[in-house]
Amino acid sequence: MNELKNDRYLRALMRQPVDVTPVWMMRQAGRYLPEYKATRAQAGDFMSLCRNAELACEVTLQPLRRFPLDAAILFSDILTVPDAMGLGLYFEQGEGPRFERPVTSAEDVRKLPIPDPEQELGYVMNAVRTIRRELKGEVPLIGFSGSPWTLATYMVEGGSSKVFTRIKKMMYAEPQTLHLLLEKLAASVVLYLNAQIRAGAQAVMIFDTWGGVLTGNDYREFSLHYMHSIVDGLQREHQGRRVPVTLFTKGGGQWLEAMAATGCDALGIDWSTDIGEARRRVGDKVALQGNMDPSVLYAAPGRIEQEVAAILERYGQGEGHVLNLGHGIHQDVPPEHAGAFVEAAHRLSRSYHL
Ligand code: 1CP
Repeated sequence: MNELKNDRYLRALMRQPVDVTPVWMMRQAGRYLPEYKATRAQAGDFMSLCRNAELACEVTLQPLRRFPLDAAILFSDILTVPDAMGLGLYFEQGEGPRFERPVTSAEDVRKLPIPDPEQELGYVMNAVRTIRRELKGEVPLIGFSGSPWTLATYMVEGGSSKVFTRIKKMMYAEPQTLHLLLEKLAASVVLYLNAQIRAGAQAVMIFDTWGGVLTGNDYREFSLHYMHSIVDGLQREHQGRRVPVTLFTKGGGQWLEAMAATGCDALGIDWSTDIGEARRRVGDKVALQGNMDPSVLYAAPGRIEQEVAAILERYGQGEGHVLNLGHGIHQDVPPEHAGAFVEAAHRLSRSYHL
C-alpha cells in the first residue's frame, strides 16, 4: 500500500541515485489538454472542479495517462487559502482570478482568520486522499501551496497584477501591516501543507511566483523569511518516509544560496538561470528542478530534444536533478510536444546516471 512503483522523483529530490532523470511539468494538468477542457466544462467553473474530489482526481491523472511522468501534482490552486480566509475567489470568463473582498487596510488584515485545513479546506484533503487511492502507488503525489508573499500579492491587488502597485505601497508605507498579513499566511500555509501531508502528499512544493519582483533585501524580508518559517514548521517525515520540500521563486536566480540555507530539499529554477552554474553554487546542499523555457514546447520535437540535451549536459553527471519547465506549460502547446519533452528527458538522461 505504501510502496511506490516509481520513486525516482523522491530519490532525485533527496540526491540519491536514479536510473534516469525524473520529469514532470508545472501545470501539467490544464487547458492544453482537450480532456481537461471537457472535464472542466462538466464541472462548470474552475472552483467547482477543485471542490469535486472525483473530478479533481480525474484531471490530475489525465496527463499521466498520456505521458510517462514521474510525479502527479494535486489539482487545486494556490488561491484556495485566501478564499478560505473569506476573500471570495472567483474567475471572470477569459480573465484571471479575482477576489470579491480584497485586503485593503490594517483592519482587514487583523480580521483575517487562519483557516482550519480540515474544515474550510477539507475539499482539498478529500482530493488528496482520492488521488492517492487512484494513483495506486504508480508515482508520488506532490502537494503544494503558494508562498505567503505570492498569496499576499493576489489578496492586496484583488487579482493578478503586472506592476504590484498596491502591495508595494503597503510594503513601503505600512510594512507592519504587510508583516502581519504574511505571518497569518505563513501560519495558514504550515497547517495547510501539514494537512496535505497527513492526507497523503508525498512531497510538497511552495510556489513563489512573484518573489522575483522584489529587491534582494525586500525578498529576504518579505518573501524568503516566511518560506523559511514554513520549512521549519513542516512535518518532514510521514509514515517513516521523508517528505521533500521544494521552493520555487520565479526570477530568484540571484538568491539560490539563501534559499538553499532554509533547510529545504530542492530549489525550482526558471530558464533565466544556468542550471550548471546553479549546481556549482548550491553544491550538495539541495537538488535542483528545472529549467526549460515553456515556450520551447512551441518548437518541433527535434528542437525540444536539443534543449533537453543541453539542460542535461549543463547539469552534468549524477544525482540531484528533476527535469521540468521553468514555469507552467502554456495553454496552446500541442500535447505531442509535451510528450516529446518527457520522452527525451528519459531517453537522453540514461547516460548521466551510470
Ligand atoms: O480556466 C481554467 O481552467 C483555470 C486555469 C487554472 C488551472 C489549470 C488555474 C487558475 N489554476 C489551475 C491549476 C493550478 N494552479 C495547479 C494544478 C495543476 C497542475 O499543476 O497540474 C497549480 C499547481 C497551480 C498553481 C498556481 N495558481 C500558481 C503558482 C504556479 C505558477 O504557475 O506560477 C499561481 C500563480 C496560480 C494563480 C492562478 N490560478 C489560475 C490562474 C490562471 C492563475 C495565474 C494568474 C496570474 O497569472 O496571475
